[in-house]
Amino acid sequence: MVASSTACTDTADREGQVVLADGTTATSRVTSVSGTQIPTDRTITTDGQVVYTGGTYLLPWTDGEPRLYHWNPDGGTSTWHLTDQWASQTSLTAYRLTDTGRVDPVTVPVVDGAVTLTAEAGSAYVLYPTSELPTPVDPEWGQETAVNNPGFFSTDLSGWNTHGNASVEITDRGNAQAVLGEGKSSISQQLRDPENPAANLPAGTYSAWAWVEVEPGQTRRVTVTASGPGARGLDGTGKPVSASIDSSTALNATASDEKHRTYFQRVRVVFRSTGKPVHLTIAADKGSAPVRVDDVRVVPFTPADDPAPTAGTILFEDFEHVDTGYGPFVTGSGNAGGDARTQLAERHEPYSQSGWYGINQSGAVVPGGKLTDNVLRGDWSLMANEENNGLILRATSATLPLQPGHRYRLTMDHQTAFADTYSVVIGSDTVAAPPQEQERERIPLPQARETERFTHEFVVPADGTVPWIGIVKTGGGRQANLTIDDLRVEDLGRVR
Ligand SMILES: [Ca+2]
Ligand SMILES: [Ca+2]
Repeated sequence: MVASSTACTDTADREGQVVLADGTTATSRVTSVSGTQIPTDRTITTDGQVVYTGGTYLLPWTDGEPRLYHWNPDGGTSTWHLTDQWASQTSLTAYRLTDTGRVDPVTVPVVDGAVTLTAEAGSAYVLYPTSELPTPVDPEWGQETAVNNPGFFSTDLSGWNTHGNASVEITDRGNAQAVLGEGKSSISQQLRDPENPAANLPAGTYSAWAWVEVEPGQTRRVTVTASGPGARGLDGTGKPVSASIDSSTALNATASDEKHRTYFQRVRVVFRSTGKPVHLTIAADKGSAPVRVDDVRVVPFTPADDPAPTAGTILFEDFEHVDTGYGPFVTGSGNAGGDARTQLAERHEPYSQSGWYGINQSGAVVPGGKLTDNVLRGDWSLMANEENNGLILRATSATLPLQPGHRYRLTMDHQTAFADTYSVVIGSDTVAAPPQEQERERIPLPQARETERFTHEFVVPADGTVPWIGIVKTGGGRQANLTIDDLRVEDLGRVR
């Protein structure tokens, strides 16, 4: 514990003691703590009464409704003398706190200004004056969004229509998520106006997705569909708009993601709403592989504006209106251990473009030293900034579905500061637990300090693996940067 003089009044701190402005005093014999340790060897008193000792506490709280929080790490019974503010109460009501609110109210008499509390290990409690119990507030999960209960934090499927075998589980990270069990199963709901939950999703163009994981090592078709009288494809046709996966093989390598090191990835549909009812459905076909679903989102969306459409184009991304993440890419497995240095880069001339100040190989910032543009066309591009070595980006079977036996052409514009630093990778995954990721081809990007177009054709093998494209970093150095834009994948048809 560090004694801080900034928090104290004219009462002088003594060694191992800190006095706060309101007279609260903390004492401890501990002289230092690590960044990951919760130090409990301390005693805190307020109004002369102990409110914390050895990790057990009954803390008065004055921010909002007056209340006390109780925690007893080992569980059991403890007696507390109340502070002046609380000692005149005749009784308090203690609730056990859970992920879904206060439960199990118990009336606790105040005897001679003290209460005796009994706690379960691992449970926190809140106490209110029995005369002033607050009314429970409906959390309105998904409030001001198009989806009711989008992250299943109600811990049930309220807000959703269910078919077959659907339930909610709590993960060991404390997250609630939906599970589609054995046999044809689905969850669906009618989307709503974020500003008026009683109204339909307003007319407009939207991106809708769920994070989905098919049990690793198993296959089962999972489909996200926007349907109903108000759902149209971007081309204006009235057929339901859907996207499917059969397995989950791409590691979630985003260190800041709650789903880090799972195989959850986004499955997305884009559609136009006419303003009539639109239903969003996440459905698992027949099968026994557990399918997990979480974090359903619907956001207004502007599709990429393709300046040179071709008949075979199955993906075009200009990075101008990415809904979330890196467009068709997700963080590659090479970045699973730390923070990525890839970003959607926004134009901000002259600072974002080549010729501005840049860092040289000696680490000095020099005028005119910036080697490449952060943005190639429009206002946004995808830029890898001195990335980690290894697979930094890859597509998934949801973001770029590729058919076995077909030939594809990948084109993209790029600027690459140095040769032998980044390569395009054509790869595939084997469905296994854990999934096995293989490179099939690695095509190095040349040095390109002006925008160049990269083109590569490849054939997807019909061997049951899950194909993908990606970017691997293979060399280092200051300003070892790559920017890409106008990524296009064309299906050239079945190979004979
Ligand atoms: Ca959740
Ligand atoms: Ca762009």
